[in-house]
Amino acid sequence: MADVDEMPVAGNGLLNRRLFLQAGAAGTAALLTAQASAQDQPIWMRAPGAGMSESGTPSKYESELYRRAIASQPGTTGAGVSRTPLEHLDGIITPSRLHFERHHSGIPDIDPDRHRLIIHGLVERPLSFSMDALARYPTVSRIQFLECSGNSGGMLAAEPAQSSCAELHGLVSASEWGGIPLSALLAETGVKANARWIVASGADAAKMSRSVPIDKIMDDAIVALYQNGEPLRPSNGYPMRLFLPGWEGNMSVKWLHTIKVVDQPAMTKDETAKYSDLQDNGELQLFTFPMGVKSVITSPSPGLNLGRAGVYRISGIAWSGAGKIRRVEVSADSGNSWADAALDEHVLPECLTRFRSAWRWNGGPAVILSRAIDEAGNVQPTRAAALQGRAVGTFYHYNGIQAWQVNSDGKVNNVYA
Ligand SMILES: Nc1nc2c(c(=O)[nH]1)N[C@H]1C(S)=C(S)[C@@H](COP(=O)(O)O)O[C@H]1N2
Ligand SMILES: [Mo]
Repeated sequence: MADVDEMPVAGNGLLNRRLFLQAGAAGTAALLTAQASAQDQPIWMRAPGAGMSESGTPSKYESELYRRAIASQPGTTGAGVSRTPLEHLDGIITPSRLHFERHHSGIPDIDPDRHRLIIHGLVERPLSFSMDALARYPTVSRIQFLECSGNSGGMLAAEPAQSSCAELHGLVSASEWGGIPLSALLAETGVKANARWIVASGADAAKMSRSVPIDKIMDDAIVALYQNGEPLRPSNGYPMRLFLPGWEGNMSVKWLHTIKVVDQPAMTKDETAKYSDLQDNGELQLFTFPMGVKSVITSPSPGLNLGRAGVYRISGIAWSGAGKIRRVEVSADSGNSWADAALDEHVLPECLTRFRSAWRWNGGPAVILSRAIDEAGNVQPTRAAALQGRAVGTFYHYNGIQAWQVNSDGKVNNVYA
């Protein structure tokens, strides 16, 4: 008789999410038949292993752990993106070496001894901070996602692109960011009464500049110096970056160089010509700051094909710029019925949250989806709803539900459902 947890909770074989907490759920492990003899021991058990090294690398058997779809604008090498291989990772932290990259003019080679953070404008005392000066301030640690507002833009194509999860959604990563609350530095400079915004600029050739409301700055902005316990990597802003939890990645200015306190937004090219959303009524929507509630099933997904019919683990990530993830629902029948996924224990605000479901695949074609709901009550929209009101060709801030088609041969591909 089937255990209660093996009973379907939604259509087409979706099982109780507690299934994987129990022993023997999948029943696919091989039975131990004969006693292992010394001769059966593999080579790595019979001779000493390799020595130490100054820096670790993944196992040579893990050949998928590299950034995907690296692309730069024609004629450039550094004005482009690389994407996190989401479907080959688990948990909620992105290893620094696999954090996605987005540079508008390459990675500057910054000597930290010569780099300064300058705070000026509507302040009482304009100040220039060296790395040494910054070492004297209290720091905070935040485990949070960073997502490019262009992430998942490929989902706007008229026909579903036959791409991997990384290629479609790999412009999101999460790290432990360590740094100084920007409010502490502004307390040092003093802020004039008419201060409403700041304009942050980077020390790269693109001089990326964004205006940020002062309320956000005082609330939770940090000058990040550390990523996953080590100094930021050059690709992610060494020696310092602005980090704005939950807000579009573009505003987390890397290689942070100047902060000008102002009374109105600067209307820089990076917030007007780019990173703005043209509506189908001709209006240009500026300053879409928090990233929308979103989720994607990372496994199964294109390239991670299923074998024979049976119980599988569905796993994915969910996140929202509006706070914590409250629920993730999964469907195995094209969205006709849904059941709550289990959330891993770390459910943090503005962070990736890992979800899991158990699914008995009957070997037939199926469409699997996930739908996230955040603590503010925002529900991840369908693709149709996410497209509504957009002008043709605009691709920022897409957070529609992702559907994966599982075919009877076990192959998985992107579909619009
Ligand atoms: N100075 C500077 N800051 C920048 C950028 C840049 O090109 N120059 N790219 C922005 C964009 S568009 C994004 S999505 C994030 C990407 O951060 P990452 O490369 O650490 O993932 O940095 C932002 N900050
Ligand atoms: Mo971005």
